[in-house]
Amino acid sequence: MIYKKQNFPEIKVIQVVLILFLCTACKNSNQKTIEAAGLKNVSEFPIGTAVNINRLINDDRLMALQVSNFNSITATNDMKMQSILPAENQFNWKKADTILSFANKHNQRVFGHNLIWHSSTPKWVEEKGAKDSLWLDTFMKEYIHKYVGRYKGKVAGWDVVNEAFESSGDAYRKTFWYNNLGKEYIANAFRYAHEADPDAVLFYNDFNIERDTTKLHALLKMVDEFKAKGVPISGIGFQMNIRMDIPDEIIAYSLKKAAETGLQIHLSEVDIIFNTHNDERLGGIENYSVLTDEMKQAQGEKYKNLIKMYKEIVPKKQQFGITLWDFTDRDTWIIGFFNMKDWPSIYDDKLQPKPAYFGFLEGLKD
Ligand code: 9MR
Repeated sequence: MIYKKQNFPEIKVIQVVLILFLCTACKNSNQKTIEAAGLKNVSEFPIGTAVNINRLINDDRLMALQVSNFNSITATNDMKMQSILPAENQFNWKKADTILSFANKHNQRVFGHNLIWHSSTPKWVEEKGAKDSLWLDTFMKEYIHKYVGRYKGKVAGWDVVNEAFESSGDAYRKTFWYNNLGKEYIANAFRYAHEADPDAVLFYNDFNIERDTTKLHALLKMVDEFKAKGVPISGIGFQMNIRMDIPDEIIAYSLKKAAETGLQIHLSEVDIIFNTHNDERLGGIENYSVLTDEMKQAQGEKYKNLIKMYKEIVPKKQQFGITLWDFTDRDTWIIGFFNMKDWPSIYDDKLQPKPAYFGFLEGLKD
């Protein structure tokens, strides 16, 4: 039967709807295909994420995303001193062992976070160490020897000392460790870790060093001193918990200066927030309470630029990898820690990929 199209306007509408539907389906399936490729598969260096291991293995959807995107894994809390040695002589290896067997099963590199950090030093160590600094130095040595030795050849690298400088400026942080052992505790921690596993890549890890050049230069001075004295440091970890308004130029400058040391460079705890804070727990300042499409796109660009800067500025042989600190807006530490809304991750709170995900992917491919 032949009919004149203009007599059936509803057919036109159906056609338009069909085309629109096909386009959307096609776009979604393109995105799905790209996503299915997984970040790790388009990267020349390891792509990692920090996780809570119990949450990960008890959540099939989260685990599927983790396994398809990442080939490096870090514990958000499970490998800190407070978890490993909560009470004297009571080593608790269970979660660290679970992380290792998970990583082994899924071909992932394990990164150790962290050996010495004032914020995760158990109370009992502080009480005993404050009374006896000789005991404290011996304790640190034995703890590092035992821990790093146990995972020798299995944990690829360690954040040996975390956040030993003040949040801003060039001063060493006056922590329990500093107050009782002096700044030499930092160099000693590296020496002990190296004795226990000479092949592990040993990092000094800190925040704000991508934006606070005074802090960055203090750290670089410490690296120079270490090199002069033969202290076995092999990497610098930029936590890289950044904000949308941190200028890319400053980040680029900092990466360049750090790369000039010749050490491995790890972006170790990446996320990108919109709001701000004072670096303290519960110190969030919430300027944005709603996430718009425009903000999502801008965040995608920021992720893309960050990955590109890392690739372009850090020489290939120094690219230890990029690690996200949690990878969904559902699980991110930011909201609870700073007590504010935000959307720092590459997946949203329903575990769907955001423009941030595709920006990250593009940055890796470019
Ligand atoms: O994500 C971690 C959060 O769950 C903990 O409450 C907090 C305190 O132990 O540590 C968070 O991880 C931190 C990391 O160990 C060091 N850099 C900053 C991270 C976010 O605070």
